[in-house]
This record gives sequence, structure tokens and C-alpha cells, in this order.
Amino acid sequence: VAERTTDLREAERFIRLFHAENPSVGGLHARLRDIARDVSRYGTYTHTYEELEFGARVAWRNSSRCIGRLYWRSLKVRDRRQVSAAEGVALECVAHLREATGKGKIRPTITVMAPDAPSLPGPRILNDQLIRYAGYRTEDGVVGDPRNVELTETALKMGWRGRGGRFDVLPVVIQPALGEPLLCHLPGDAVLEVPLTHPEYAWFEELGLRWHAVPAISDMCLEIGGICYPCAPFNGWYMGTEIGARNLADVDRYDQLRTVAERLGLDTSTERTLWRDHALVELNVAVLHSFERAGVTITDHHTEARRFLTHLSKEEKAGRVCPADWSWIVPPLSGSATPVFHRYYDTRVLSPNFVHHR
Ligand code: HEM
Ligand code: NRG
Repeated sequence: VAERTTDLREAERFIRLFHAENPSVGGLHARLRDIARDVSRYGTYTHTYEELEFGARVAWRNSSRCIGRLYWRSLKVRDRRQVSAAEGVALECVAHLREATGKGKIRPTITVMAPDAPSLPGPRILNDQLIRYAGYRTEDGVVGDPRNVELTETALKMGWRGRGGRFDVLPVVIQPALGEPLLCHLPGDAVLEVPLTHPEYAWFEELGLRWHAVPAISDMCLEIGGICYPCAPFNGWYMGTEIGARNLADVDRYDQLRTVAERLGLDTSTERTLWRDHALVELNVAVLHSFERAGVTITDHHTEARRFLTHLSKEEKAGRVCPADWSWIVPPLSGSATPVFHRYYDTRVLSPNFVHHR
């Protein structure tokens, strides 16, 4: 946030953590002294690359809603802190997607752009993810993703010409600290998509469903040692249920359960046939099958739940607290058939972290 100086105590807490977990770095006291001087002179300080890389990885490690944290050490950190103009942010978003997509072998990646400074805030991305499908309000309801209706209207007002389809990739709307917002059209080769098919039902393809390969959250601030990086898009890969049990299934998203159930020939006249549940499973089978066939990294909720418990015991052995939010960790399909359902978690909030400021 502009006009706010960095909290020196938070800076010290982070620097002590960095040195405690990286004892070979050395020079803790000199670094603390330099930071105290910079904060008093300039109201803020600058992370070294090593501090930034560690801070971003630990922000992932501390993300209590994330089930995918076992690989937190493997996060690739693209240091682009010199980038604050909208054009630069646009180029970096495209480069991030190309590098992270890796022809389907997805690499967990974060691109860190200019931080908020006391004199000048950092740039911001208005889209909640780099890749989002348009939602157009029409007389017969929304065409596309109802979640993105507002963003779609913003883009249209700024001159974007949507084609009115169900899966039109929106431009990225970038708000620089100074000056006008910019629309960034993502080139086709930066957006890998997977058309959905089912291993047994040939008709499934006719539903015309698809999803993008890379989930890249772009509206959360990366907070490290009292410094806020508002423009730091990050990605891992999908867990199938995010697409099959939420994006395509939720009534206020693509709402596909009744369509799938009808094509399956299920009796939808009464809830007692559990047609919704049956359709959910087939939709999720199709998501996992299609991504795998396309050579795109994806995980299933049973495997990921087990991995998460492995992660918890590793963290415990390392003497660390691993906070987790039950309501986000338990998958939206077959929750009780996964081991993460049957226990409680520590709910502390640790730093560094990713936070929603919007
Ligand atoms: C949330 C899986 C990588 C940070 C989630 C959720 C899932 C998930 C299933 C819940 C999403 C929802 O219910 O909408 C994974 C998997 C990854 C991965 C399978 C594969 C590598 C990452 C990475 C980061 C990250 C690389 C950051 C560096 C987060 C955060 C949330 C989250 C901050 C909460 C988002 C919010 O509050 O809206 N993750 N994740 N994850 N993940 Fe991960
Ligand atoms: N549910 C959202 C994505 C949220 C984050 N999920 C991840 N993150 N897998 C959706 O688009 O369905 N990640 O960084 O991999």
C-alpha cells in the first residue's frame, strides 16, 4: 500500500528465519544493521535474490489452503522486480506462461514484479488468474464462465472484442502505478488447452468442454518481511477436482451436471438416484483422462491427499508448524474417501504468505 513504510520488526523476523534455515549464508547481524538503516532512511529495504527466492518458497509452504505443498522447495522464482510499467508486466506474463507450461510438463513458477514502495505502489493485475474464460451476459443467461462476467465487461469497455464463445480466453488487464490500464492479449502459444474426452463415452467430446492447462493466480500479494509484492503471478498444476467438481460443475459456473447426467441416461426426476454424484464422477474421470492423454501434468485428489499428509509429517520432523485450512484442503469430491478428511489442522497464520488484498 502506498505511503506506508516497511515494518522493521517484520523485516527482522523474516531475516532471522532466512538465516536460521540457511545457516551457511552468514552475516546475520550485518544484514540486520543494513536493513534498519535502509528502513529509517528510505522507509523500506530490498531483498537479496536469495531472500526473495526463499521468501516466495516459504510463502507457498505457509499457504494453508494449498494441498500441493509437498514440492514447495522446487518453486522456480523469476526475479523481475525491475518491471513496473504495464508493457513490461504484459511481456513477463506471456513469458511466465510459456516457461511454466513447458509443452505440458508444468513447472511451478512465480514471477515477482515491482513491490509496493512508500513513494509508489507496485503494478497490479486485475484478472484473478492469467488465463480466464470470458462470461457474456445474454438474454438466455451467461455464455461462458459466469465468474468472469465483470472482468469481461471491463475488457469489452477497454476495446477488447470478444467472440461470444463459451471458452474465449480473456486479455490480461494490467493496472500500472501511474498511467492508464493496459490490455494484454495472450498469444495462442502461451495458452495450452485440453479438450475433454471420456475414456468410455464417445459422446462426451460433443459436449465441447475444455479447460486450460495452467492455473496461474495473479491477484494475490506475496508478502515477505514486511514488503508487499502485489504483482507476483504464480502457478502449479491442477488437481482434477478443481475443474471437474467445481469449474465445470458448480451451478454458478459451467453447471454441467444435468447435461452429463442426461447423456448418461440417468433418471434425473428424483435426487434419490444420485444422478448428480454419478455425473460428477464421470466428469472428473474425463478431466483426468484428457489431461493425461494430452501429456499435461495433473494430479488426482486421492494421490494429492496422501502426498499432503507426507508433507505434514516431513514438516513436523523438521520442527515446523504446518498450518492448514480443513475447508480448503478437503477435496470437493469424495472428501471422506481421502485421508485429509479425518483429522484437524493447525490454523495459525504464518509469514511469508500470499494474501488477498482485493
Ligand atoms: C490453493 C493445489 C501449487 C499456492 C490450492 C488449491 C488446490 C491447490 C487444490 C485449492 C483451490 C481451490 O479450492 O480453489 C495445488 C497443486 C499444486 C499447487 C496441485 C501443484 C504444484 C501451488 C503453488 C503455489 C500455491 C506453486 C504458490 C507458489 C496456493 C494458494 C492457494 C492455493 C495461495 C489459495 C488460493 C486462494 O486463497 O484463492 N492449491 N497447488 N499452490 N495454492 Fe496451491
Ligand atoms: N481453483 C482454481 C485454482 C486455484 C489454485 N489451484 C492450483 N494452484 N492448483 C481453478 O482455476 O480451478 N496452483 O498454483 O497450482
